[in-house]
Amino acid sequence: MSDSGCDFSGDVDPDLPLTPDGVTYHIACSSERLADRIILVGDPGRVKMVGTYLDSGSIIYEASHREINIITGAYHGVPVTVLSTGMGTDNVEIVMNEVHILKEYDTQKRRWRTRVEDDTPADLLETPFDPSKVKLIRVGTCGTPNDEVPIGCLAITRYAVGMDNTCQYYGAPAVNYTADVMEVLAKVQATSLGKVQVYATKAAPAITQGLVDACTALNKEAGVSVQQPYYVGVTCSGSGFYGCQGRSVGRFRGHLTVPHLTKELGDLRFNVSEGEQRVANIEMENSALCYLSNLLGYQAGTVCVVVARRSRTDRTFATPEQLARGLSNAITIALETLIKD
Ligand code: R1P
Ligand code: URA
Repeated sequence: MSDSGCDFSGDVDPDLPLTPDGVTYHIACSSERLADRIILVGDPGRVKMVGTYLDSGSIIYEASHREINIITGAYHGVPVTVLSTGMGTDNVEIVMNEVHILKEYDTQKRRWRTRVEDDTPADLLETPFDPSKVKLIRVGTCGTPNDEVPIGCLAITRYAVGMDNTCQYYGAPAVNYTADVMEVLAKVQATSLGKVQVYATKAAPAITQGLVDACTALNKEAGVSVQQPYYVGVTCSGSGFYGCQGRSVGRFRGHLTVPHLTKELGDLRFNVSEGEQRVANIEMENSALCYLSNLLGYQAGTVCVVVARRSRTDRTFATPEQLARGLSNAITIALETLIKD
């Protein structure tokens, strides 16, 4: 028995570890329990919180293994899974691989399912799999280097920059090399981040627009004094919270490769199809989520509550009330976006 309590003994492929029931090695889940629409959160404790927004009595599955908590229920009658990744793009890589297995590997037939775009279906009786039906929205927290972005604001991702190295292990499909993405990448590489290898990609435009529309709708319903600010831009993901995001602590001071990271990112202006874009926020998971989702043809995006303002003009941290309010609104707009067709 593994420490997940599942049976990984016997005839198990070491490159695709599954129990005979099709439970994956890290996410304690089998295919039929994972919805096509998925909310991802970093903090495992946030899974229960998101669960309280699901339809009453709708939760059909709940499990926990390492930092990955999972529940599956419904929102306005539509099946939704909520899943924690833990912190960092390395954990997101694990979760994305196992979501891919659970969505597209047939445990009974021991082969990958045919996709709609495949020329030769492996099985004429099988309904081909449409990858664009898999939608993933991350609801997280973040900091900002941008003086236009207030504390408690919702940062919505349009473009993604990976300051981590997770997706350097994956060759990018054409979608990760568009002219717009190359503009973002070139400008970031021209900063001191050129000393570490960076990569770039884009959130699914329909998810970005869905989050904006849902936030606009939320604000129409709300009173003038409780408007939820949001900001759409570029999300930069670090492989750590401190030096990897330009925070120099104690005796690490003087040892950072990119000591002026927040100033450099805050000053950037990207000229892309949507007009001028700026860096909206810095967090630790979005780059791998968007990059690997693009590679698989899944649709992904991120909305994060700004808890740390690290701009030239203001250096503040969110109060518990600001965090709670921002998270509540982020969860609502993510769920509303997720259930749209
Ligand atoms: C760091 O404190 C963590 O918070 C942010 C970062 O991305 C990192 O995971 O997101 P979550 O609140 O989703 O964990
Ligand atoms: N999460 C991060 O990764 N960075 C911040 O500054 C705040 C939250």
